[in-house]
Amino acid sequence: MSNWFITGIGGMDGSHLCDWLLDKGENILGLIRRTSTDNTQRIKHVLDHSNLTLIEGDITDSGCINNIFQDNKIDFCVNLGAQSHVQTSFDVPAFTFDVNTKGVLYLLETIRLFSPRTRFLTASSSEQWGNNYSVDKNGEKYQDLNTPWAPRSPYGVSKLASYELVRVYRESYNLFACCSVCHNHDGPRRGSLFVSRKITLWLASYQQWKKEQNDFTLVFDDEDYIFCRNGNRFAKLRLGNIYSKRDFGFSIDYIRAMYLMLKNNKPKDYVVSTDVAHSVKEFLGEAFNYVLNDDYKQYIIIDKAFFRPSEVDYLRGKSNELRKDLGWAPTIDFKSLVRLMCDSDIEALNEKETPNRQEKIPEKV
Ligand code: G4F
Repeated sequence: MSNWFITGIGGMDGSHLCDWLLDKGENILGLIRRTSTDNTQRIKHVLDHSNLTLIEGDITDSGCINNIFQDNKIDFCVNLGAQSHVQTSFDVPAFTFDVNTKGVLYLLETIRLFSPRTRFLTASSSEQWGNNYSVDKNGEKYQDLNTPWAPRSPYGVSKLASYELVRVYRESYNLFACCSVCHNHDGPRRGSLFVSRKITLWLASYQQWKKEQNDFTLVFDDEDYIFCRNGNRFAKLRLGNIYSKRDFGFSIDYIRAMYLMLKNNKPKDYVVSTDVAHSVKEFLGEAFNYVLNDDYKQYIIIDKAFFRPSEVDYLRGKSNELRKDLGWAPTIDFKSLVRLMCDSDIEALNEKETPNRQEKIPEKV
């Protein structure tokens, strides 16, 4: 049994990694931030597991990280703690740097000083490429580790800085330290402010509202609301740029990649992606067609408030190295991912509980 330290254990990836490792009989120490609201929702089903210990703290506090490493034997450290919302990083750039860059630096310094045999992985981001891309022999755009970085947000810069810090520590101090450069990954546990989950949550609530109306005749002549003939109304879904393209993957596939990287015989960075790009518009189309069997256009409003000061237009990874070296492959395609998220949100609303159930994950994963 090995000892794992997971930062960001209460997040989507952290909670899936926690499930994954507990299933393997591993011992987990999870770092959880002190908040006034409960941030253990996604791991509530394993909170009393004897192999899981939660510790309150923060990666932006070097003393706290030092103490954790001095008090515990840690074989693997996975840093999933982050300010991960790109648009938010324009509003709180310094905070974003504190968490995403200085936090990684504190972890690396602590490992160097107190626990140099710990294997370390941090989640990097396809946002580091910004609008840069390479072109394959079929004329298709993609990004891999040979594509030059050109981040377009404080978030992207903060992630690139931590990526470079990991390289410097690996090369300078011979640490087992590596980065999984992850493209978008989603799933039923995705935060509600990311576009994918925002869409599936809206659809689930709308569908429930529609069921509750005693008059099914809908009127779409208002800009902000969908009206029912009985006078009740439902706010339309407000979105920003729906033309950007992303490589949408499934969170559990991505934590499996991280696990394989940490068990590799050498520390190496890898791109984690499905290698297929879809626009937000396609996500909308797929989700609305699946849930409502209707076109999304009359249900949404394009709202400037959700546009970013600078957008990343096209992200599609090339994960051939990961597939070749470690035998990794995604298990869920775009359509299945959209449906999985829609089903989970609809079912959760039907059951009137927070969607966070392990049984929502397809068995083949
Ligand atoms: O869902 P998003 O906020 O994810 P984004 O910016 O691609 O970042 C995610 O993926 C990165 C990896 O590529 C991670 F590093 C990062 O932590 C995060 O997980 O936005 C996706 C796209 C963007 O083009 C955005 O402008 O959707 C567009 N969008 C349109 N309307 C919206 C909205 N995004 C959000 N969050 N909310 C909207 O209403």
